Amino acid sequence: MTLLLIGSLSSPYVRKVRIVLAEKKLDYRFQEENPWDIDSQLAQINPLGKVPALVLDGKDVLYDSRVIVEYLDTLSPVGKLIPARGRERAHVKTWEALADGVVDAGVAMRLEQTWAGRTEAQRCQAWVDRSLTKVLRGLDAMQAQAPVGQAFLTGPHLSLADIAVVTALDWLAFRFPERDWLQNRPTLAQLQARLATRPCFVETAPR
Ligand SMILES: N[C@@H](CCC(=O)N[C@@H](CS)C(=O)NCC(=O)O)C(=O)O
Repeated sequence: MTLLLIGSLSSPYVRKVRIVLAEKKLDYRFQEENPWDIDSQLAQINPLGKVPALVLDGKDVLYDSRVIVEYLDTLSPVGKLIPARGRERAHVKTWEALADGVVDAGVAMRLEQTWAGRTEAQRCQAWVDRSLTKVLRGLDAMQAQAPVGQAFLTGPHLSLADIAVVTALDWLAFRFPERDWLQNRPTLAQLQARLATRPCFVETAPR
């Protein structure tokens, strides 16, 4: 089977998928696509016009990132990233939902502040503030739930929870470098530092 991943090099959702592909040692081709490009043909592949999208054997298309990583984890027994069933599985996927939700709120905040389709008068500070509150609450919840003294969030091995959380943290630092998101969040800072040197995290750093 051939895998073609369509995405941008700055998207945290795409990065999550790229890290999963690398951890699972799956071969794939990468097609760079900027969903904000006026000439983008992305909507012909994903009607939502979003990345990532994964094309299987040149025909079937999967989106969004949660669907894609769940599928990829079934393709190989190497480096299982999501527990097979039950509460453990729901726990890892809840971490992912929290991390993705933090990114969703961060993206909403950034678009409200910078999207070229809006005039300055159309920008809404209350929406920025509401989105920022979600990001901060999400980070507080992560810090509160992250186990102290354990190598990874859900046990002794890397899971999708760690990948989703660290891609979210790295993206916040990339897009909002003026803010110290990890001040007073030491367990998250340790997790981020632990994964910072892992090759697939280094190779996919947002740019
Ligand atoms: N829930 C989706 C979110 C994907 C998403 O919002 N991707 C952004 C790039 S970071 C995008 O393509 N935005 C273009 C748009 O919203 O039109 C996922 O996990 O794949």
